[in-house]
Amino acid sequence: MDDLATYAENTWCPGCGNFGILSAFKKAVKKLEDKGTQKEKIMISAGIGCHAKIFDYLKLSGLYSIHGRSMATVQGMKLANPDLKVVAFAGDGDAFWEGISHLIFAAKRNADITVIIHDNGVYGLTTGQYAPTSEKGFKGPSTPEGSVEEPLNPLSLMLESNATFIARGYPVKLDHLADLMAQAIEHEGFSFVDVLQPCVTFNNTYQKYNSLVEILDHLPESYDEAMSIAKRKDKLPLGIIYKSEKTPFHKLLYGDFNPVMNSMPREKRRENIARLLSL
Ligand SMILES: Cc1ncc(C[n+]2csc(CCOP(=O)(O)OP(=O)(O)O)c2C)c(N)n1
Ligand code: SF4
Ligand SMILES: [Mg+2]
Repeated sequence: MDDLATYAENTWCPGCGNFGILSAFKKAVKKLEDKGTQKEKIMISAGIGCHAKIFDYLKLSGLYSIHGRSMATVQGMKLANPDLKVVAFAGDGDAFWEGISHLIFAAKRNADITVIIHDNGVYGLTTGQYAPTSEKGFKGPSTPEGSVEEPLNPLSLMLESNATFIARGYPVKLDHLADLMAQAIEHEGFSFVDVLQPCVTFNNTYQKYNSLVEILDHLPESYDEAMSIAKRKDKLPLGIIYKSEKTPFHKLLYGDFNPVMNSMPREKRRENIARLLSL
């Protein structure tokens, strides 16, 4: 039985890489549940785009965000209640254009959040405009002659921004991606998973990725090794590119204090929420 399924009708195009991301995430939640995490403690958010529909397809608590702001939304959740595991789903346009400052500063302060990028190299929902990770020469309605810009490299950007967990996955390698997602959520600190997501309608990259992806056989031993792996172009290495341990932002701010749980008893919190909802 799929206890994460919802009533929502799935409107992704048949063959979209988002299906693999959804399945991998469900597997990751199951892995975490098997290790003792209650799924009620996992909160999600999403930006705006095809990727964001994942919010409707997962029976988990959360808050739909606006374009580029899912990283900010989940930081608020975590700061209010550090007992939660929080996950932001974001598109490549969403995270690397409209929301790039939220992404960089969440990494810089080592906010204990997980960011999953549906990196399809295109603005999918708005029908195919070029996006920050589109290849040079990409043709779409906003670049009919081909984009003249170099694509942004999400992995090296995150290394420069002090992220403490950086990984890349591919939905075709479903179990590998599920494992990366579970490890990202378990990591204490800022976790980033860039998912190479083919968009069959506007940027069909299956053939290219199938020939270029390669699962890493070891965790890079240093920052410099991680950077050289992040910058490889001959292959697209998959796996954890970088991992380090640093105190997360909420603990630097207030140690083990939990603002929601420690500020008032549960009954009082419920009363306040009921009063707010009746306004
Ligand atoms: C502030 C703001 N600017 C622009 C839009 C219009 N808009 C909605 S979705 C979208 C593109 C989303 O692209 P991406 O984040 O890559 O997600 P995808 O659809 O590819 O999954 C844009 C530009 C918006 N909703 N809000
Ligand atoms: S437009 Fe692209 S990203 Fe959006 S649902 Fe279709 S295939 Fe997926
Ligand atoms: Mg996109």
